Amino acid sequence: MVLHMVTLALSKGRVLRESLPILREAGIFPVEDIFGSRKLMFATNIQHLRLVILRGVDVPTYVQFGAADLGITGKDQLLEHGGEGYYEPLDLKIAPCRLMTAALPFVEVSFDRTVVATKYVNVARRFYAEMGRQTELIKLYGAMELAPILDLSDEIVDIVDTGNTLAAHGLVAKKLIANVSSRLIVNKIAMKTNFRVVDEIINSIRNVVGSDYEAI
Ligand code: PRT
Ligand code: MG
Repeated sequence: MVLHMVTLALSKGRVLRESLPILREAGIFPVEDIFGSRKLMFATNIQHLRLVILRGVDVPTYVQFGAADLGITGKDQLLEHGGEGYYEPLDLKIAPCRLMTAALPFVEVSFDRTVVATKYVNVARRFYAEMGRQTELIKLYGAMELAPILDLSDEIVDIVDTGNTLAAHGLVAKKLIANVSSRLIVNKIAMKTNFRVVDEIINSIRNVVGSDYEAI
């Protein structure tokens, strides 16, 4: 029987480095060295499974529209994307960190509008709204730590791991928005139309990372 080709989208960077050993233990590996190549698409040892390497922020979009059947990316990216079009069956527990608000110390919480700079504008909008705080959001694509120092914003929403990056810029973490780790996501339609293959991939990864979630 010829099986339909399944595409698994991986996020480049630390999530990729931490995903590959899990996939290998699950019996899935690229047939060439990803890091020694400029290619973004790789065949695997499984004939009907290929890998594509994307920016983490793009993984939910590819999976939402079915361009990739499965994906691995940070929960931060899923929260920002909104979660439409896919299931999230597994927590891989890799690349752990926290989404937090941060600011310069000794700055009073403003009772009128707080200016917040972040690449996570949707996450920030929801979080401050839930706290009943008025915000003006400024979208950035990196170097959020500079924004309060250069008076672009009062606060930032960013990823914190050790806290060293904040400390190096004289900033302090304030509120925890979410604990983050990388998740396996699956296109909802692929889960139905290609159940046998997709379910087998989910199960082989679940056997490596353990299950937090009910089977879907
Ligand atoms: O362009 P983009 O950043 O999306 O991709 P990238 O290729 O640079 O990926 P990479 O390696 O940054 O990985 C991004 C994903 O890893 C995020 O979506 C998170 O799910 C996860 N992750 C885990 C982190 C961190 N830890 C982390 N420490 N992503 C980013 N950081 C950065 C953070 O932005 C901040 O600048 O590290 C700094 C904070 O770290 P500490 O240890 O100084 O607090
Ligand atoms: Mg990065």
